[in-house]
Amino acid sequence: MDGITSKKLLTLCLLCQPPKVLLGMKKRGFGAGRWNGFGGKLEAGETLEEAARREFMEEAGVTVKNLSKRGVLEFFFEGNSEMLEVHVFKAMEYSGTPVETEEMKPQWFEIDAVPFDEMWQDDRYWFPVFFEDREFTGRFFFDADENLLSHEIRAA
Ligand code: 8OG
Repeated sequence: MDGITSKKLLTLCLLCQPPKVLLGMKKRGFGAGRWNGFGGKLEAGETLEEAARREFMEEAGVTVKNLSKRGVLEFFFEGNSEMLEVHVFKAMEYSGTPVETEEMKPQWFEIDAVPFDEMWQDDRYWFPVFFEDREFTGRFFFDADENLLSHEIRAA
């Protein structure tokens, strides 16, 4: 954590329709080639929840409603002075039909069959806590090649 001089705020929202969850294959940019929830950077003047809803619409063409805040994840990368603070939301209600966009290709997965081998390495640690409906905070330390070195999770 030494040498951190800036923090980027991001959102991540998982749309849950038990027994399924909607994930998207990220097609470009940071995290490309991995399945993930939907989200991104906060724009000026937006609340976290507004940003989460906007990103969901931009990336999957879906309006999500009644978001609940579930957790905060902090990410540190070796050699990078900027940390990421990702606010994780859960949505159960939505309108519209998920569509492929320039950024994401959405697909429903069984919650029991989430493809952790094709996701960020931290997800296998906090997704189970998320699906137990417990609130959580997590800290994850990656090397410069995006390999997970260590982590800490606290769950309520
Ligand atoms: O705007 P951009 O597409 O770069 O936003 C990155 C998205 O990826 C944002 O929703 C936050 C999310 N994200 C990270 N790191 C990780 C991670 O390690 N695991 C998961 N599941 N999502 C992450 O930035």
